[in-house]
Amino acid sequence: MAKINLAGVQRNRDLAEIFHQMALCYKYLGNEERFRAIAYEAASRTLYNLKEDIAVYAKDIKTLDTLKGIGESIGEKILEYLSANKIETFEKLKKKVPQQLLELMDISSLGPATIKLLHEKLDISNREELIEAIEAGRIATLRGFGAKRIENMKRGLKLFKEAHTRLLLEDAMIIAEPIFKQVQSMPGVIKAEIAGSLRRKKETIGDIDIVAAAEKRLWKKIIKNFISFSSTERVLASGETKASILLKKTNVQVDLRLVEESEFGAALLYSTGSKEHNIVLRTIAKAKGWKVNEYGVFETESDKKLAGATEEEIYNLFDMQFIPPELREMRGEIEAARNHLLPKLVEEKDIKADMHMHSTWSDGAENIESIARYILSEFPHYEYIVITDHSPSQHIAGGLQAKEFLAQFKEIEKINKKLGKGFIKKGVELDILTDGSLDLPDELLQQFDWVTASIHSGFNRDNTKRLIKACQNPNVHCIGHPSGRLIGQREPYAVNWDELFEISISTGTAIEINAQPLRLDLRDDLVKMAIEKGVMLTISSDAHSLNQFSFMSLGVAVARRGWCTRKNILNTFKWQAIESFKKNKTKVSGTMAL
Ligand code: DGT
Ligand code: CA
Ligand code: CA
Ligand code: ZN
Repeated sequence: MAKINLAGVQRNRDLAEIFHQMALCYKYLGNEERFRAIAYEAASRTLYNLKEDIAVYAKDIKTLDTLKGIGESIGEKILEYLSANKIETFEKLKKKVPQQLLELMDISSLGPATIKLLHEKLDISNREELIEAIEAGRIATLRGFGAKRIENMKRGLKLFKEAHTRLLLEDAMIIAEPIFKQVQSMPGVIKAEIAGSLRRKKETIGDIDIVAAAEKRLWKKIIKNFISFSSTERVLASGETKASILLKKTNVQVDLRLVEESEFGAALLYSTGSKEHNIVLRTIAKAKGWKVNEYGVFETESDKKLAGATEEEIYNLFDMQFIPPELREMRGEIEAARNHLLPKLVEEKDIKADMHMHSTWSDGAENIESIARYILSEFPHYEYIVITDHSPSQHIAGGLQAKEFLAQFKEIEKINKKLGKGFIKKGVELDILTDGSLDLPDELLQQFDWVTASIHSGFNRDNTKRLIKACQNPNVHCIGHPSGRLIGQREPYAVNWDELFEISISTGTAIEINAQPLRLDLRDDLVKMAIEKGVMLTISSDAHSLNQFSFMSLGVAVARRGWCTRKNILNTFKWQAIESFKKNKTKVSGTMAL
């Protein structure tokens, strides 16, 4: 898989955060600065998604200029930051805009005008004061603030809290990796694993847990070493066998637990959780006259140790199959493991294609040929990719007109010829309009190799009917990011999943697991429900830039948490099988001919 330069990613993200703050300042300053706000937000996004260290581009303004959303003025700010570690314009902005109000700007339901009004009329300057004012009923006394608007504010606040107390899986992985490597390489550490929700690949992560087996005589030194890592902001706790630190910048907590090599499996099992899974294991043990703790499994009466060095050994003792961490959520895994009925979970290496991505034709950062060459070199096991640019209704995202799609077909054919194989498939991410109709005519749709239809508007209502109507179109092969949620930013819209899954099966329409870190949509529990009914899924990155193709691994994690085998995932099959799947479309049948 593609390797990422972590120091570079961190630098890019620091700068992205500054540009985001600058955008918020300009947004606050009002209409005249509106375009600056948009420009800085776009630059922030580009930096956030940049694969290479920004320093690589920063040799001169011209190279920077080739980056999407970065012109001369912002380019200069980047150079300034890289040489001086600060940006003068930002320093000045900070003086003009009340900084404490900025955190309010990040709440999805609040615009600058509302914030100013709340500040002026009710002296509200931060989230706590806003929450207090809502609860005391003071907001409701203002003109224009009805029950519905206040409800929206509450929802925005709830999402904000979620987004700021828990990390997205992707961010947690990036933050954890360097710390984990540091732990692994400390003298005396025999082996180490990441545990907790991060090992279970939950969509959001509260803190990072690491378990290490180490030589006992060096434990003291290891703990001392750990709490004085250069990335440590603050030490929360430090004892003989464990320690907790807060990391600089991100304020993320990292818990380290030390054990002896013979206890490693038991400690790892305990720290991996979930808590509910652990509790059930303990209950089962009790019934057998055993006890389970961080040190091993013991006979309660004699204290004789029965297992503990590896997780395999422990599950084996319980006469269970090894339960992959992603399944340890009390969704039936204990029962299945006892009956030796656990599914063989899909793996990254099973994935043969990415079926949702955007090129420069719409809102992607790379042209089709660069995408194809990148995939061929970084994902050599992929057999095909589907370019799915936006359809006409997506103005902001540069949606293509019918004519432009025909031109894109020509380009794809040309590049395929050059590469000597039919690697690139012609696709589209079609807009499902408010009434469930589609925004391209059927004659055109028939010419695509793969059509994914998604909802990009009307998030505040039940969208079951719209989705069903899209499935019923014989030219639609897949539903994209089916719930429309953005983790910590936008709630999923209402869908009757039972009904949608039934229709998806009867019309032969696949459902996507969108692997964008903010989406992870379809959600894991719904994935399980879908495949139990027999729905065919796809996993796609929805990449808008080259570094986003690696999001596939997040999508695979969601599929694993949803109990998927490779047979549940359409893009683990060869293109020929996709063609048969398409032929099945609209034939009313419950089973797919694959
Ligand atoms: P998070 O950090 O909120 O995303 O979720 P986890 O699952 O990583 O939870 P965390 O960090 O509080 O604890 C790590 C693991 O330690 C957890 O998954 C199971 C275990 N654990 C923590 N507290 C308890 C407890 O009170 N009882 C049991 N049985 N296990 C616990
Ligand atoms: Ca944790
Ligand atoms: Ca923890
Ligand atoms: Zn989309």
